[in-house]
Amino acid sequence: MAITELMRLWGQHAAKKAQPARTALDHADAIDSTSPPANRPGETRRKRLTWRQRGPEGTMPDMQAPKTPEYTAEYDAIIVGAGFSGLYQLHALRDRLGLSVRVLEAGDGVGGTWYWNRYPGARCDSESYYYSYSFSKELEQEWEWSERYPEQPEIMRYLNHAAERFGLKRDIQFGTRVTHAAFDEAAGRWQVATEAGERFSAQFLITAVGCLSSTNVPKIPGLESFAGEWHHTGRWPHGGVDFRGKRVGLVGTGSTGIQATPVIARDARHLTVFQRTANYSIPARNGPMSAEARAEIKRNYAAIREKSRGSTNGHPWDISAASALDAGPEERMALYEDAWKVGGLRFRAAFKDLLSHPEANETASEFIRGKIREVVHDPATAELLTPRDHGFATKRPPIDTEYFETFNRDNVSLVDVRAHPIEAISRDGLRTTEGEHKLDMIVFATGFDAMTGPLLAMDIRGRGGAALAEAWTAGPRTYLGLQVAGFPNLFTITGPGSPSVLCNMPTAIEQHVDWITDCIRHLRDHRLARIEARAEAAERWVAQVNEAAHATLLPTAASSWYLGANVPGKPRVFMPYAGGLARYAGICREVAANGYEGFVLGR
Ligand code: N01
Repeated sequence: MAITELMRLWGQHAAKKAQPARTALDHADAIDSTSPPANRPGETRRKRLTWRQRGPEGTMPDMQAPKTPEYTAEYDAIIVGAGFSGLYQLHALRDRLGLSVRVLEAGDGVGGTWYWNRYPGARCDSESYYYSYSFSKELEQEWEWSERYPEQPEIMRYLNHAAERFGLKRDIQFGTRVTHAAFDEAAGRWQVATEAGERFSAQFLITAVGCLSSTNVPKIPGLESFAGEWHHTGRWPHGGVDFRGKRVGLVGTGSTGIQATPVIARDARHLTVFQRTANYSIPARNGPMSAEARAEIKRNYAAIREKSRGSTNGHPWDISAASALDAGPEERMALYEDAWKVGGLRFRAAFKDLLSHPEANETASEFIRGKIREVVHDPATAELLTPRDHGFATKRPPIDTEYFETFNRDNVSLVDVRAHPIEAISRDGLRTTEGEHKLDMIVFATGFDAMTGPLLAMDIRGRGGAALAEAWTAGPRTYLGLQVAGFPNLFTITGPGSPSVLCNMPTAIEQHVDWITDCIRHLRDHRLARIEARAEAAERWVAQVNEAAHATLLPTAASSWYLGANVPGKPRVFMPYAGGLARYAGICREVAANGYEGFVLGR
């Protein structure tokens, strides 16, 4: 009832306003530190060890001689990352299990992806009321979302509020980038080193690094010679960027480029969008969250959460039980029109087979192509914006506020870099095989080295010093997306092989954190010290991930980042588990209930 009621409210709103590898020692050698860093406020180090000093005694910090840090801080668990997942994992391990925990976070604040992605127009594609934590009823009731989709600053306020409310910040060390982590077999502990040369040791290492945090800046010759500013959307300057009076070039038309385009176009003298792959996009139909909607949500939160957890994608709505092919053309069009009016990612749920049957998918794809033709005045531009090489939602579908409309502006132009690839960047702009575009600024909305990038960047080494990068040469291999064979006591929240990016992230994150927390509780209760995925179990899981992907149309989009296709040289492997969150969570529960089947547990 709550959901139906909300759809009605959104529908009303939309109708009113159709708006738009170095080793740790190598690394430590470069560190400028002669004394152990002071304890940070609230720090709970359990033990200090003195490390051997390799440099001459009495060397001043600015006259560095090689030396290693002088102590290791020991914890039960180290969590890397203080976004949605790291914050909740800290709360769960520290406040439920009583473990000593340290979170190491590269940014200077909490927020993870939202800390870095401050580009113009950054807004969540999931609706605010369920893009949020469910673990605290009090938090649910006290927080007031202001819009249907939360903007980046509002999500940052929310996460900061959660971090303060649960006293999390005292156990987070900001400005700390992990550069190396190795499993010490004799001690049964992870040794973790940071960019600043600090060392940590912990029984459990939990990565909460997000799936989309390693930015993908294309290696275009000449970028260093560009006289203007350039920015990647995933590392946006905290002070903002002034587009006024500038000729801006934006490369990339994924969810980010599609959100940023209309906002940049409003301020820039001219915006040139460089498009390699045309994309489908559904209107977001954002709007203020009314007091009525807020009250309705709060009254029904338990049901909303249950629905999200029991769904395919972690969203609190049903996928239609009807086939797009069973409906007659008029009925189908009417249903698509209704879904278009409501807007957002749930358009995908209009029929049950949009992602499993090519002909069903084509009906949705063609409907959206028709909308692009309706909105964009210039037929040649409309055609260029029309996706023809993949079906709707086979890549992650963006949602937008006046994206296609923006191409009707006089100060916006579109360049086809599929037909005329980018060759080089010069002092004055960007050159394609067709000619030069003079620019004052370049914005790279070129995405991420998704899922594996942030994990591989940490130089993780398992048993026998084996590198994760080696283990994953042919693509990621995990058991349940939670563990990697050969890497005991390492847990990867929303790792490759889990539903993660195919879901509303907080729902997927909470399922993972709860499972990991229960697993560690089990180990403690049974006086066990180690857990490691069996290689055979991981092999079987990789096969299941593949099978689940191929039961859908998802692998058919050749340019999808789900397949690693956006990063040159990355293995083409479908990374997330496409079998659905509810099914996946059931498998995880069963594995645990069967004594952690597929894992080796030891003392
Ligand atoms: O990145 P993308 P994104 N030359 O990889 C193009 C989440 N997200 O940051 O498709 C020219 O989707 C590339 O072209 P192609 C969401 O899960 C969430 O937009 O590879 N172009 C593509 O057009 C999303 O899916 C939200 O041919 C190049 C674009 O750059 C994910 O993040 C908001 C190029 C990259 O698109 C990633 O989205 C935003 C090159 N060398 C994002 N290299 C919210 O929920 C790449 N491209 C708020």
